[in-house]
Amino acid sequence: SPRALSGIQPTAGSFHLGNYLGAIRQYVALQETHDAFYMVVDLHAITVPQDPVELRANTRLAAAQLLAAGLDPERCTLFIQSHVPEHAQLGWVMNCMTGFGEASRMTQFKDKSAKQGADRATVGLFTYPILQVADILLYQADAVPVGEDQRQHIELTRDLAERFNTRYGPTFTIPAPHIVREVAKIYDLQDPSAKMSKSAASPKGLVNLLDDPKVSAKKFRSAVTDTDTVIRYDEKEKPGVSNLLTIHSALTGTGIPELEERYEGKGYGALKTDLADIFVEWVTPFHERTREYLGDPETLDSVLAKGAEKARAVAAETLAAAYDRLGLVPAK
Ligand code: AQP
Repeated sequence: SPRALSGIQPTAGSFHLGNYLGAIRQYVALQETHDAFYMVVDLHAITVPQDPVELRANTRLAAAQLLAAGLDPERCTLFIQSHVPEHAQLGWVMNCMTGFGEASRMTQFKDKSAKQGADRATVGLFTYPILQVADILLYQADAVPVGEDQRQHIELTRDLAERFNTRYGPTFTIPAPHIVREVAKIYDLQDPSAKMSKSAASPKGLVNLLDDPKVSAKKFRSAVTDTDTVIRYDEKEKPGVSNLLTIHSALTGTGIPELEERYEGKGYGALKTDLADIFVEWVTPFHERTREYLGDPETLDSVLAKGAEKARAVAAETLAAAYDRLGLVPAK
């Protein structure tokens, strides 16, 4: 069956609703159709300063949340990126395949380094997309489930895979992004022109899955909409309302036209209150499951150890092929 690969950062502690709807839900779905590899990308996390104690705890917390969201270790391979050293190794090779100008065009680096202050941004943050290229190519992935913000990095991955294959002979599968249009970009509840993001200007627009559900419910009820009263999907004229409809539709499985009909003649308050309730109902069992996985660290660590072993077998084979093509002398 085709392969899927994706990674998620452990940095914020809790995942947010954008991570869940844009990416994690697709991870869960692709377990059924793909030979799927998912990892907590701790090596990406250290591109910005991390507190060691927090990083360690957040990495386990990330794995627990992925399991709570529906990843099944019987159906997919779940692991921690740093447990598979081939990522750093192929990452170096890919650094040597990438033009400096090409790397400089990555818009996410521009955004993130601007937020950090250009002087504080690390070389690691700059080459992050290239490590991501290695992450994907090691598993010969066909599909990469991600949100819209990652599209450019997948394009880079395709370019580098093609470049390597042309120079050294067929080695890597050319991956395609798996981006589900409807949920590819979930917006900030206070600023519907910005994507929901862990580094949002204000926490009021960011729905963290592990926050107290009462706090999240309040964020939905005070979401920014517009001065009109009609509930209609219109990304341009009504970005706030459209974002709420997208989230409602994704969590309930109800089509947007049907929601528009249901809320005809009703005010924004009704939509926001309903959505707050729907979210709380969805997130409460998620909290319970996360707590269960965290409360059993032996099982969690053993899932991650088995995952790393399975991942390593695949990654080592790809790395050996790439080293061989490059002309590196094999170690005896
Ligand atoms: N708002 C979003 N809508 C849809 N998908 C999203 N993703 C992130 N935000 C949204 C997707 O979540 C996956 C994991 O993201 P990551 O671990 O790479 O973190 P990120 O993209 O750095 O997340 P943030 O919160 O957006 O962080 P900052 O503020 O640092 O940029 C990815 O597939 C991503 O597309």
